[in-house]
Amino acid sequence: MAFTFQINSDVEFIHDEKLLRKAEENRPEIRKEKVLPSRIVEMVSDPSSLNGISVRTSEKEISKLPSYGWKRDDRLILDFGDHRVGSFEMEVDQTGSPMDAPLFLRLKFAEVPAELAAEASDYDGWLSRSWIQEEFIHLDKLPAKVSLPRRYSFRYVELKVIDTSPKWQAVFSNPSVITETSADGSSFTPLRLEDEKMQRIYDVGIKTLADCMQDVFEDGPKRDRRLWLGDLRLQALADYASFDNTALVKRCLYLFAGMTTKEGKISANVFVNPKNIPDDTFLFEYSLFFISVLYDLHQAHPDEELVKELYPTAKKQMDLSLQMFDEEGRLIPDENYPVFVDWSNEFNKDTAGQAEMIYVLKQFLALARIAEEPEMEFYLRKLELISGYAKEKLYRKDRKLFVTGDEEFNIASQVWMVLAGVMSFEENQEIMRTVVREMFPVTGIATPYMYHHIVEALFEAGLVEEAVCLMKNYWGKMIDLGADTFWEAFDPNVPEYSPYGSPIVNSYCHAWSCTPVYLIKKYLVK
Ligand code: RAM
Repeated sequence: MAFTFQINSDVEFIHDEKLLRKAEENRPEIRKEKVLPSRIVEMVSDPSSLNGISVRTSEKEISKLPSYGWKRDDRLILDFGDHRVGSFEMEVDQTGSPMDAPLFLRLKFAEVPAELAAEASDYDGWLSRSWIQEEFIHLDKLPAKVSLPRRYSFRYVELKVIDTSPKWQAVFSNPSVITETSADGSSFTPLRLEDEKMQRIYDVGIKTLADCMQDVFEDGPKRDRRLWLGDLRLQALADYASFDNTALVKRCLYLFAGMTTKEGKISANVFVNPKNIPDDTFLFEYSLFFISVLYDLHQAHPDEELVKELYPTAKKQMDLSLQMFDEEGRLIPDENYPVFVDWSNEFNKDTAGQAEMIYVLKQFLALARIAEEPEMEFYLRKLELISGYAKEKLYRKDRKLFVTGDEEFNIASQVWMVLAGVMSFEENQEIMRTVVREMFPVTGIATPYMYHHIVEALFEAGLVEEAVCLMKNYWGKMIDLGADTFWEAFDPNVPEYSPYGSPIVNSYCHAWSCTPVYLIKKYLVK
């Protein structure tokens, strides 16, 4: 499985100051709260936890922390009780003889216990090692206050004394985190569900969403800490079902609309620090999903003015992508503008991409009507052509499945065609029944992003029981393995799988995995 970097540093971008000012006007307030650790823990091996590592309460008590002295190679793990995003501080002093050498300390921040067991020096993955949440500091004088300037995403903080001197020990006290989020917990009443497992899945989904809600909807507060359009689409849906922070969605839409390429293409993600910068990465459907986010926002909170204002950007994405279809209505994939669908590159994505276009084109038509699009007929014909190609050339009646590439039948094609509503409800149901029969248990998929779409397609096809079962087997399994927030990558068949070869760069609180919040509210609450 892989996701490849794109380097398109020669692409020129525009900065539309008017739209970017609106992004600024919708900048959220960051709420802060001081949180103290609940206990001191130690690592234990536990086959039922992720990577076989868990923690248990230490004999050392958190209330007595200032009375303990720590010497060379001593380690202490603070447990902050739940996943936290924020800045860390503590006081450090010494005990014993005079301080005849500096204190050399390593601080390690971990979202899950598995990270505590991994050593940064062993990391050899393709993703930057600079993501590893680890600091080395020297303190020449004690007492001192340590206030680290970075924002971390963690539940556990490991303090490792690299050295004091044989004459004295380090003393730690008052560790705390000042948490940061733009989610306002008082803005809604969380759902109460009868099914305990589903309740837990829902609660962890809410926590995941809240911790990703920062100055923008970040994909992950540990990594990549930026706004990705594909993640935004799902976060916004979960947001309407919970915190309902519409301003934050608008801010994100304005950021994307305000920084397109010269030809009008939206990049897959943007940075907002130290200033607004679009990334030179482009994904076919991520650009198109600008339309979906605008459409979904209008469904949740009708706003014709906003639709009209952002319609030209939406239309540009549609026009650029339509150029990738031939006269028969078939998607001609372009490796410089790849269809994403999932991280895996082990399956053909052409039919899924075709379906994504149909899915978005339908939403686009709804926006076009509001914007009084003069070329309505043109887009209606395109929808007919592209859907027609899917039905006539890609659907295999005998198999009750869509084909892709070279006679390949994969789950992504079926799921996206069902979501696009290409066939009738009855046919969709038949397709998803075939999927359950022939393609379950799902293999080779490690993103909650793809699992979300599988579950949604099951719900859309009326297969509620199967959808709930998959949610329990997927998100529920993360919880069984100890998740406080849902992960960026998880293959239930290979729980220890990391796309980067080490858990220390995995993101264990990742936006695209928060969707049970939306799925449960939309499909299970009457
Ligand atoms: C990774 C991130 C992000 C996702 C992209 C495509 O970099 O996990 O969330 O949208 O892949």
